[in-house]
Amino acid sequence: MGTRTEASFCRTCGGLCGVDVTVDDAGRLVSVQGDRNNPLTQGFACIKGLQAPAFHNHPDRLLHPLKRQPDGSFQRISLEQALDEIAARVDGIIEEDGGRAVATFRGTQNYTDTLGYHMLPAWSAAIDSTAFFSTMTIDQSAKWVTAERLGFWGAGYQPFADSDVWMFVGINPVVSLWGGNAFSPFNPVKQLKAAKARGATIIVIDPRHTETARFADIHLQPRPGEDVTVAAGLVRLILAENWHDREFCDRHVAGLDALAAAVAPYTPDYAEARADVPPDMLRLAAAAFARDGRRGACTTGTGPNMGPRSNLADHLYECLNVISARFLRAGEVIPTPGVMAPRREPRAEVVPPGRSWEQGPRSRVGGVGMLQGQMMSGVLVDEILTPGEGRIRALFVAAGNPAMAFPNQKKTVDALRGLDLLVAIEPMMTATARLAHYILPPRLQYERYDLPLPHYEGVFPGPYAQYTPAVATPPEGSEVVDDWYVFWALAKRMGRAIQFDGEPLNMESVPHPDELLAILIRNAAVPFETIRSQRQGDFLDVPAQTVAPAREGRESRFEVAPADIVEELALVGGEEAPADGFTHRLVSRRMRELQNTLGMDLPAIRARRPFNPAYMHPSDMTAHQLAEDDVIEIISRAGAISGRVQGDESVRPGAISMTHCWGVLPGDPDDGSQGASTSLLVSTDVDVEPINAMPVMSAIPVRIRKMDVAETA
Ligand SMILES: Nc1nc2c(c(=O)[nH]1)N[C@H]1C(S)=C(S)[C@@H](COP(=O)(O)OP(=O)(O)OC[C@H]3O[C@@H](n4cnc5c(=O)[nH]c(N)nc54)[C@H](O)[C@@H]3O)O[C@H]1N2
Ligand SMILES: Nc1nc2c(c(=O)[nH]1)N[C@H]1C(S)=C(S)[C@@H](COP(=O)(O)OP(=O)(O)OC[C@H]3O[C@@H](n4cnc5c(=O)[nH]c(N)nc54)[C@H](O)[C@@H]3O)O[C@H]1N2
Ligand code: SF4
Ligand SMILES: [Mo]
Repeated sequence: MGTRTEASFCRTCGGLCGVDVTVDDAGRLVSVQGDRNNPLTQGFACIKGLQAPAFHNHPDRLLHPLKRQPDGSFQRISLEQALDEIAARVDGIIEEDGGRAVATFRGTQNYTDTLGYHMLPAWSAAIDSTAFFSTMTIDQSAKWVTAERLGFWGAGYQPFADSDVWMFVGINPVVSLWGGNAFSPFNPVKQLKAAKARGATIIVIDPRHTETARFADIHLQPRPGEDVTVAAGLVRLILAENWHDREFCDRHVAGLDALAAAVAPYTPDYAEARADVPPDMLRLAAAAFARDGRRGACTTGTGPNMGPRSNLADHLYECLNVISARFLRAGEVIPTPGVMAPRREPRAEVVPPGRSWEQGPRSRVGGVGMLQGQMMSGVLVDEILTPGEGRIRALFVAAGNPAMAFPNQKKTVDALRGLDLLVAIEPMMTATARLAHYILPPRLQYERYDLPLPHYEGVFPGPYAQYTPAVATPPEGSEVVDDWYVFWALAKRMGRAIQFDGEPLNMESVPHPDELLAILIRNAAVPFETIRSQRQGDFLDVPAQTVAPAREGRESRFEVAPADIVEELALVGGEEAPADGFTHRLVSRRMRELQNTLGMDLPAIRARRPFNPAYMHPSDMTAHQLAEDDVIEIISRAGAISGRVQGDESVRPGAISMTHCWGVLPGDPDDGSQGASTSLLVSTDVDVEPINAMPVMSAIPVRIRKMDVAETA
C-alpha cells in the first residue's frame, strides 16, 4: 500500500509542533514526525506527539456511540438515536429546572480543538445555561484573579527573545511545553539555549531541580507552599533597595507605599525561617531580576497556582513584573501584530482591575462568583450533590476526564454517579466514560480541520499562522464526530439557535469545518484564503505594529495593594508554623510521556511508565529508612494513598514529587499496579481559595508511613 506525507500540527499539548504526517491510501495514520521546516518549532516533537498513530489506531478506541445499560454494561447505538435521546433528556431537564441545570465541562484536549473550543460556550449560551466549567479553574485561575485584581498591561510583556533575565516560578516548560503568562513555550530547549548564548540570566524558583532549572543561573529551592513568603520577600527587597522602576510606578501604579508596608515583615531572615531560602540567594535573585536585568518577566505555573494561598502568591509574583516595568512601552514593536485575530491597537496603559467575580451570579454552594464567564470547577461537585432548586442534573464532558483529574476523587465520583445525565465526548473507555450514560466518540486530532486558537495568537513569538485540514480518515465504518458537531446537532434537535463566536449559524444544514473556521477569523488581519494556504506554518509578512501611547486622560493604574491583598499578607505574616504532624509536602509534576491521563492506554508509554512513583530525595529516604521501591502510605488531611518510593536527587528533601491522574476508580479492585490518585489527598473543604474555589493541589501537607509487605500484597 502506498503512503503520502502531509504537513499538519500536533494538538496533543500547547506546544503546537509542526509535523509531517504520513497516512496510507486508506487515510490511516502511519507516522508523525517533527517538521524541520516549520519555522516555529523547527523539527521539535516529543514522545506524546509521536504516539498519535498508536492512539488513532488503538484497538480499544471507541468507534460508535455507546449507551449505558442498567447493569452497567454499554450497548452500541446509532449516532442519530444517541443524539435524539440526549436532546430529549436535556429538553426535559431544562423544562423542569431551566438551563442552569445543564452543565458543560471543557477538558484539556478541548483547548487544541479550535472549533470545539468555541462551540462549547456557544452551546451553553444556546440553552441559557451559566453552568460552564473548565480545567482552568482547577489549574491556573489564579492568573485570572490576578489580572482582575491587579489589572494588566494593554500591550503585553517584554518578549523572551530579547530578554536579559527571566524568572520561572513553579513551571517547567522543558517538560510541560507551558509558558504561563509571558513565555512562548515553543521548542523551549532551543529558546533557553539561545538565551544562555546571549548571556541572559535564568532564575528558577521550584522545590525541584527541574529540567528547566538545568538552564538556571540562580535556582531557589524553597520549601513547597511558601510562595507568598518568597514572592513577598522579593518584592520587599526590591522596594527597600530602590531597584524598582520608580518612573513607571509613579505613573502607572497605585498603592505602592501600602504594598511596601504590607511586605515589610517579609524580611530575608523571615523568608529563610519559613521557606528555607538562604538570604544571600534571595538577594541574588532580587538583584538579578530587578537591579541588573533590564528586560524579561516572571512567569508562574501550576506550582504556585495550585499551592496554598495561590491567588496571593500569584499577585505578588506579578507585582515583580509591575514594579520592574517588564512590559512593552509606547513605540516598541509588538511581536504578534495580529494575523488570525483582528488587529488591535495595543496601548501603553493599564487595563484596570475588573473584579468580575464580585458581580453577577454566584454558586448555590459557597456563594462563589464567576470568572471569564465561567463557574468555578471547585464548586461543580457540590452543585451536583446538593439538592434543591438550581441543582446541576446533567453534565457534558468534552475532552476531559474529571473522574481522574478533579480534586477529592471520591466525592467527584459520587457526584458523577448521581447525575441524571452524563455525556462524555471521549475516544477511550476512561474512568469518566465508564460513569457516563452516553459516550460519543470523537474524531481525533488528525481527522479534524484546525487552526491554533485565534484569540490566543499573542502567545506566538511573531505573526505566525498554520492551518490544517483533516489529513487522516477515521476508521472505516466508524461513527465518530467532531466535538463541535455534537452540540450543533443537539441544539438543532432542540430548536435552539447557536451563535458561534457571536455569529448566528445556519441550523438547517451541517456547516463545513472551513466555514466555521472562516467565521472565527472573519475579522482577521489576513484573508482566510491566505491563512488556509499556511499548511506548513509560517511567519507572515504583515505590517509591523508599534505600541500606541496611553489614551489622553487615561488614569488607570495597577492596584498592587487592594484591601484584600493587604489583609491576607498580614494574616500570612503572622502565621505560626502549624504543629500538625505533617512532615512532608506533596508537590505536583508532569511526566514527559503523558498529557494528564492521555497516553495511559498506549503500550509503548505504559512500558516506560507503569505507575506514578513517589519521588523523594535519597537523603530523605535514608532519614526515613526507606529503600528504592518501598511502598509508603501518604496521608493528608483528606485521605491516604500508597506510593512506591523512587530516589530522585532533583527533589528537595521534605518534598514528595508525584504526578496526578493515576490510580483506579474508587471502588474498583486495586493492586496498586496502576499507581495512585493524588487527588484523593486534596481537600475541597480546608484551605480553599475564596474567590475561585481553588483547592490546595500542590504542596499538600502529608505524612508518610512505610507499609509492610502484608499491607501491600
Ligand atoms: N508532558 C506533559 N506536559 C503537560 C502536561 C502533562 O501532563 N504532561 N499537562 C499540561 C497541563 S494540563 C498543564 S496545566 C501544564 C502545566 O505546566 P507546568 O506548570 O509547567 O507543570 P509542571 O511541569 O508540573 O511544573 C510545575 C512545577 O511546580 C513545582 N512546584 C510544585 N509545588 C510548588 C510550590 O509550592 N511552589 C513552587 N514555586 N513550585 C512548586 C513542581 O516541582 C514543578 O516543577 O502542563 C501541560 N503540559
Ligand atoms: N492532584 C492533582 N490533580 C490535578 C492536577 C495536579 O497537578 N494535581 N492537574 C490538574 C490540571 S492542570 C488539569 S488541566 C486537569 C486535567 O483534567 P482533564 O482535562 O479532565 O483530564 P485529561 O486527562 O487531560 O483529559 C483529556 C481527555 O480527552 C480525551 N481525548 C483525547 N483526544 C480527544 C479528542 O480529540 N476529542 C475528545 N473529545 N477527547 C479527547 C482523552 O482520552 C482524555 O480522557 O487535571 C488536574 N488535576
Ligand atoms: S510537545 Fe509533543 S505533544 Fe506537545 S505539540 Fe509537540 S509533539 Fe505534540
Ligand atoms: Mo492543566
